[in-house]
Amino acid sequence: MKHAIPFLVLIAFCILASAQAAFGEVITEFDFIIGKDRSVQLLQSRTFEGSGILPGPAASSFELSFFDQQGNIITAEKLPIAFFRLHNHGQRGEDVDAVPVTVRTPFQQQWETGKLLENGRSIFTFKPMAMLCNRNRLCDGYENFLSCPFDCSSASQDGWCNRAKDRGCDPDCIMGDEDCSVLATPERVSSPPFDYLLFFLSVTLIVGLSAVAMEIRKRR
Ligand SMILES: [Ca+2]
Ligand SMILES: [Ca+2]
Repeated sequence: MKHAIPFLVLIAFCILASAQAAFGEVITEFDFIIGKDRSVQLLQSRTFEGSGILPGPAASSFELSFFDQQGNIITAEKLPIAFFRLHNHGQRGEDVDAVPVTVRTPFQQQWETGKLLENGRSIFTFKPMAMLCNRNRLCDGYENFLSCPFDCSSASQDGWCNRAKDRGCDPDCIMGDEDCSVLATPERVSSPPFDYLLFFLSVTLIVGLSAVAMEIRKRR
């Protein structure tokens, strides 16, 4: 019986890993304009399901870092920033006053602060979740169901098409959503399916492990 615990843990791990793979990776993009005078504008952001992060440059004096509530660094991406144009043959051309930069990074609910750093010195600070999930019960700003299931339903008009069969007709699906043919009301279902699946699997795992532990204790 004592071999059952590692076996159960292994099964639960495999189920959780499969569930994550089935839903894909959630990615967020941020669009910046960075001036030669180090002025920074954060233009917009979007969150979507995808895979494959665009590789940044191996070395750069600029990076975008994200920190959690305790100030621990979560991720850091080097940014390809140069204030000049490159000609077709790779030669340096004329200088420019500002450059657009798009950063793509795995979305994290625990993002508290984002910082654009040059040689380790902060030149711009922002609050990512104020844009991506402000929890005001309105699906607004740059929020969608992926970044903010608290404010956006699975069928919200939030710029992201959710084709999951969830009895919610998503108006963002211009190629159609199967649910639209069965339901007339798009805002009917609001439960985030992945969170519920993880919750169910976690509870099953805890109950299973407790039962096995009690059985072992009884037999001793
Ligand atoms: Ca909101
Ligand atoms: Ca939508």
